[in-house]
Amino acid sequence: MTVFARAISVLTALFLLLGGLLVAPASADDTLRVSASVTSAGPFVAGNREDIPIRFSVTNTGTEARRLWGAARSVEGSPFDIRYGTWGDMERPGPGAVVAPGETKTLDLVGYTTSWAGQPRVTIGVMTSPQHWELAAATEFTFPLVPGDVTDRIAGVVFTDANENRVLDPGEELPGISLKVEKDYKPYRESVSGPDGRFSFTDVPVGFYDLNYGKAPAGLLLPYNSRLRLDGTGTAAELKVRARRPMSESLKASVALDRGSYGAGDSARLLVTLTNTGRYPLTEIKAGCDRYGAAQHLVTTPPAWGELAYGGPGAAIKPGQTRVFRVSGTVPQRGDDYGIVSVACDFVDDEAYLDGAAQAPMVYAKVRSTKTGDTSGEIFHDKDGDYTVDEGEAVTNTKVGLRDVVTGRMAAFATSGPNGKLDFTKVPVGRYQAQVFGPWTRIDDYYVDVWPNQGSMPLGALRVVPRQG
Ligand SMILES: [Ca+2]
Ligand SMILES: [Ca+2]
Repeated sequence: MTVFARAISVLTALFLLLGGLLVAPASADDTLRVSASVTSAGPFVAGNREDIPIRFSVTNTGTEARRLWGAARSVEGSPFDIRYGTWGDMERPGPGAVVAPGETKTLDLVGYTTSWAGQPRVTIGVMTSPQHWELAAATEFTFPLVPGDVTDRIAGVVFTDANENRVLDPGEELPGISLKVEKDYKPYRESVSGPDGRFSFTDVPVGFYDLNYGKAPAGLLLPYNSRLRLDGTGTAAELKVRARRPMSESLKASVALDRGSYGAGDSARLLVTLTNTGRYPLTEIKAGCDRYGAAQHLVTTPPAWGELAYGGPGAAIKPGQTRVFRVSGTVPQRGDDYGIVSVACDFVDDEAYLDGAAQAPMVYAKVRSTKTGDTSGEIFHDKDGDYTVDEGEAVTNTKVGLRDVVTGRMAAFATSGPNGKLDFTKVPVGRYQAQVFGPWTRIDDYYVDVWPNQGSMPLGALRVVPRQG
């Protein structure tokens, strides 16, 4: 045990003792009793990334129901607050929580400190009005924080995991990788891995840091970043930073829906096909779908994904093996407003390497609907590249069609007016790509969603250039 660790153990014991002594209620309203205790021993690290779990109880020993709001305030030491939302109904402003005569209400609150300013002492309690600052009943608690002048070390080795076994083998050390430490999203210190792949930052005060990595050579992928919690015990002193090939180089993924069209709210089956085209076994493969939260996306539950469930242990695929997974889902209830159901999924073993995930090409199916919507835009030759229709840039009297991304059929046409304006009305709901007729080629590739009741995306600026040849 290091000297710091021993000092912290002593502090922990001391503060648990103090914590026990300080819970006696100091009530102004003798029909309300409160208690509070920190439910984890700590020691904690100052900074708002650290959750301080607090069990808080209020008992109404009176004969009338009371409406109550909660509050906590620093008495001394490091500034402390309760995370917004964890008070529930007792949050201010809010309705307040009604506590019946004889009732005890218990809440698991989550607190945090913002910075080190000495060992904290906190008063916590209830108010009988959300405007009143006075606590009708209160108690005090404390918890051990690692003193802010304790220092620690950020150190480790960068390696290229050539044999894809997730561990550093001799000869895999990777020199020349830039390492940047940030504190509170501001640059703190930087270094470069040495000939043996090693790096070290010494005398770093305890707290929360982000370790960011520069580019790795030859298309190798480094983790997105590493979030570090330094508490004086060397938690970040033996980091193994793994550079690896992107998963997309050894895993081919595709998804397919079982039908070409559905009704809103229908069940749908998804067939997921994964092939390991690499030399090494793949393990811990999980699906990540709908990362941008599209309303049209097939609705699935984690259990439906089985071995591939997000957050689960993941699936294994041997070199040369193809595995097929059947996933059941539901077309969104409002699918007839969208006209399509979509599936966008990626597959990766570790979210820190998401940039290299194997993407399944997005698939669509129609959702039957009789609804229509409108969209509009303008077609122009953006000669100065400023995305704005300037004098002489509008493309007039030109026909533009909307091609359904699912069926490939043209669903609507418009002809541009004198300002290049395009108006599409009563278009069946769905997802479309614009197709320009005449001597023009479009230069941006995007789609437009037509929804009913003015809910559509505007087609917007359709930039074209004169067709070559
Ligand atoms: Ca290795
Ligand atoms: Ca322009």
